[in-house]
Amino acid sequence: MKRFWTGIIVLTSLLIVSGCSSVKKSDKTQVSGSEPHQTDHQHNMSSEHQGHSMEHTSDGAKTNITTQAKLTTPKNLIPNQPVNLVINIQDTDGKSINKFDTFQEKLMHLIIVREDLATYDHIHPTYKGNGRFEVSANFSTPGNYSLFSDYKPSGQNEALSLMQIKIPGSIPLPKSLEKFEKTKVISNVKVNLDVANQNIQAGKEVTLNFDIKDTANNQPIKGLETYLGERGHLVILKSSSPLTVADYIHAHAHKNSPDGQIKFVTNFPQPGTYKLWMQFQRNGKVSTADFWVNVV
Ligand SMILES: [Cu+2]
Repeated sequence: MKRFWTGIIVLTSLLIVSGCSSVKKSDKTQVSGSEPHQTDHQHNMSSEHQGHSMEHTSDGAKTNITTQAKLTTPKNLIPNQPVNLVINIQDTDGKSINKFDTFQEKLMHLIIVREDLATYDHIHPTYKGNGRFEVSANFSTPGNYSLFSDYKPSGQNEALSLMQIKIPGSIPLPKSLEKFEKTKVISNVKVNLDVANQNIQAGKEVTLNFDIKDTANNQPIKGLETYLGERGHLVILKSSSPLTVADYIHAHAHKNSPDGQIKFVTNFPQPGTYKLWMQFQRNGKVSTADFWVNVV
């Protein structure tokens, strides 16, 4: 072992009833949480509306159990170098959860963003058994990072746990990050975000249509491939400090859309500034288009 596993960050359960993700900080121990998390848009709405209560346990035979994610990192965290992360999923008594269901083709989806939402990473930790997941991550700069792990204890609803990591060093000067552009050009394609209503209103269902054209001929692209079992993958975070699980929205793509279009129906629970990362696959390559939107 080259490194010693230290710096244990224990995340205990969020007070789900209150809907607040209280983050206590003392030395290396952070308390944050997991909560039942529905990712189909309807449930997403209801969970947001209900303030993350546990009321929506009546989803068929599924139940919600409260879980916690315990993150272990190497002692020395260096920017722009692979960092081995160990995530242990436990119940509130600290007992390992050892069975998980696959959803969207994986046992765990891990979304890592810097606190200012300037960076985004979507990776899939490997399950090692006995509640233990491992993955190598890269934190490009010093700063505070939030890690949203999305997993499904066997037979349960999806759960979302938030972990935090501080990469030491001088934090880059804050720039004005929000750019409300509706078009992004990424490697030969132009992604345009169409929002049905000019103003997105908090608490109302909204359709987000991503229109993808070839920059060479301005025609809708063909050959969009399934990515993680869907036409596209959309993660939305509300700009907040600190970020909490309530700031995270995972929307699902419509199954049938014309060539070159990926549509999502979602709901932004609160007014504010949000960042969207839409990922799609073509020719075996995953691209990420990001956008900022204002919700009133
Ligand atoms: Cu994933």
